[in-house]
Amino acid sequence: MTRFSKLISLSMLAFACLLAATPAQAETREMKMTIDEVTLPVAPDLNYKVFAFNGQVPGPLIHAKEGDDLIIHVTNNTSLSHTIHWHGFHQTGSWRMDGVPGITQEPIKPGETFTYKMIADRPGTLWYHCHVNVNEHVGVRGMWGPVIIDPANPTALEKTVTKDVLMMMSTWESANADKYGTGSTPYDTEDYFSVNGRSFPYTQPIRLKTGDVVRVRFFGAGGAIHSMHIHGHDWTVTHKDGLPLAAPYKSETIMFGPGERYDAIYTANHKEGRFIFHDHVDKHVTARGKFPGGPITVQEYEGTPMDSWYVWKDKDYDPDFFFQESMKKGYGLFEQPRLRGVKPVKEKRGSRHN
Ligand SMILES: [Cu+2]
Repeated sequence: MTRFSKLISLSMLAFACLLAATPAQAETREMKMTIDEVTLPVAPDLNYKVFAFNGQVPGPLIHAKEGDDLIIHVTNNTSLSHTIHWHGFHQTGSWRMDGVPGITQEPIKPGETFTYKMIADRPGTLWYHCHVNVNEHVGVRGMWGPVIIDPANPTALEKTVTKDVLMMMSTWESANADKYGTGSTPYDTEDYFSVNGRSFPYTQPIRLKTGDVVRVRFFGAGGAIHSMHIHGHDWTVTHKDGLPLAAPYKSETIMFGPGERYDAIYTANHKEGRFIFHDHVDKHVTARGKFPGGPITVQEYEGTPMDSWYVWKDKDYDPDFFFQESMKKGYGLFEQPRLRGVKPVKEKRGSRHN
C-alpha cells in the first residue's frame, strides 16, 4: 500500500466512524418554560386555580436523548415562589440544578427567571415538579410534567412500540380550588381524582388500530396511590421509575404511589371494540362524592360500530390528551394547547364601581 492510499483509507475509516457516531451524539437542547396562574377545568363542576407550567396541566412534554445537554430557562409569572426538581436525573456534576429550595438553590421568586443546565444522564420515564410547598404545589396545584429520555440502547420490545400513552395521576380538593397557598394537608379532603388533570367525563378516549403496540407510562404525580386496570388486554411491565426491570412481568392491574413511574407495553390485539381503562381504587371513580368521575378512559378500536347509547358517542376528541402525538414529534419541548387552563380576566381599573 502506498503512503497516499494508506492516507485515503485511514481518512475514509475516520469518516465512517464519524457517520456511525452521529446518531448517538449528544445535542444541546435549549427550552423556555413559564409558570402561570390559570384556572383548570378539571371536571364539569370543578374549576381549579393552578400554577401551570406554560399555562397547562400536565406541563409540556420534554423529550430528549440520553446524553443530551439541556438548558431550560424558567420564568415565574405567579405570585408565589417555585423551583423545578428534575425527578430521576442524577445531576452528575450539576447538583445545584436539583431544584430543591434551601438545599441547592434559592426559590425562583415572582417575576424572576432561573436557568437549569444539566445532562440527560439517565434514560427513561422521568418527570419534573415544583419543590416549594410540595404538598400544595405538587399535590393540588398541577405543578408537574413529563420528561422522556430515550435510551441509547432500547430493548427489542421497546423498539416495537407504535404509540406512547402518558398518564399522570393526581387528586383535587374542591374546598381549596380558589385558595392559593392552602390545601393538601392531613386536614384536607380530596374529592376529585384525575388523569392528566381531568376527571371523567373531561378525560379522553384512546383511539387504537389493531396491531398497535402501546406503551403506557404511568406517573404517580399527586399524593394518592392508584391501581390502574385495563380491560381486554394484558401488558408487560418493563420499567420501574424509568429503570429496566431484571424480570419484566405480565399483569392487567398496576398499583403505584406518589413519585413512582411504571412502563407497561401491550398489543392492541382485538379486531374491534371499546374497552374501559380505569383506576380500580373504587373511591377514585367518583367526583364530589358521585359516580362516575375520575381517571376513566376508553380504548376505542378503529372501525368499531357506534352505538347511540355510547357515553362518548359525540366526544370532541383530543388525539394528544395522553401525549400520543407529541411523543412522535422528535426532540425538544412540546406544548399541548388543549391541556391549557384559562387565564384570569384582568379587571379594568374602576370597572367594579361603574
Ligand atoms: Cu411551586
